[in-house]
Amino acid sequence: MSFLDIFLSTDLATFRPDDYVGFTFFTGYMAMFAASVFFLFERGRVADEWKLSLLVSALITGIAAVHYYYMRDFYMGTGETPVVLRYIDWTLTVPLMCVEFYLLTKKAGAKIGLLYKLLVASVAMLVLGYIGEAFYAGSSTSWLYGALSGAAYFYIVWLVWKGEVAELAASAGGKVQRAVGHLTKFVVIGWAIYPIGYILGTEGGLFGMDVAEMVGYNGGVDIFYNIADAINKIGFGLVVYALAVSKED
Ligand SMILES: *C/C=C(C)/C=C/C=C(C)/C=C/C1=C(C)CCCC1(C)C
Repeated sequence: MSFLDIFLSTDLATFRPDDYVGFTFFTGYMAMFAASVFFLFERGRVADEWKLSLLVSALITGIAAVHYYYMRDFYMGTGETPVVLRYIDWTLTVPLMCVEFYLLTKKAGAKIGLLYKLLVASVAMLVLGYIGEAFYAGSSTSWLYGALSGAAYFYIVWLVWKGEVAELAASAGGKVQRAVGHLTKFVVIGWAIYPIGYILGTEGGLFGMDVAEMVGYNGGVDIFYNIADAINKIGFGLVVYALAVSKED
């Protein structure tokens, strides 16, 4: 196999100007890659107490970059949505986002039990979503798994917005509280894009709004997921970065 064969295996030769899904796979990949380089280099510049948080930020975007590399190829080669790769990525990166909450609130006394709660809820959310998407896409059973996954999501929202995470952030006060507040907005607004994509992007859609039809391919869901991933993963990292370089209390 020559270099050219490998290069062309991504089917770049058929990359069309109206392929919006492909567009977001490529920009998503590059954005995650660049963000990882940025967080890794900047890590050396921040105070010691924030170095671990910045490393976790770099891991989140770095793990995503590698998966986007493969998801992009999978999509370009098959024209299908890369469900398996997508969920492998999320299974690694979403728990790491929970770790970010834990690291920030640890300064106000967060116990390891809080981390477990966040981890169990996020894994439940993803496993249930995976079952719905991988085995029941297009069938009414996908609603059941989507709803159960949504319940786990709401539990996470509650923990960070009103529950233990919010209470610890309030007792930490100052810039830590503000940073946790920003991360909470990502969870409440940014993460909500995923269930919306799950509902609208799959065959049949909801209320007759079939995004799959609109983008002309059976994986309209990837438009939502790719945009949401870039916002949430890079956004989380930038909030942590802003906290780490802040001169305020
Ligand atoms: C970096 C990746 C992130 C932050 C992924 C987050 C994913 C979700 C919040 C997914 C949630 C889902 C539901 C709440 C219901 C339908 C199924 C999912 C898995 C799409």
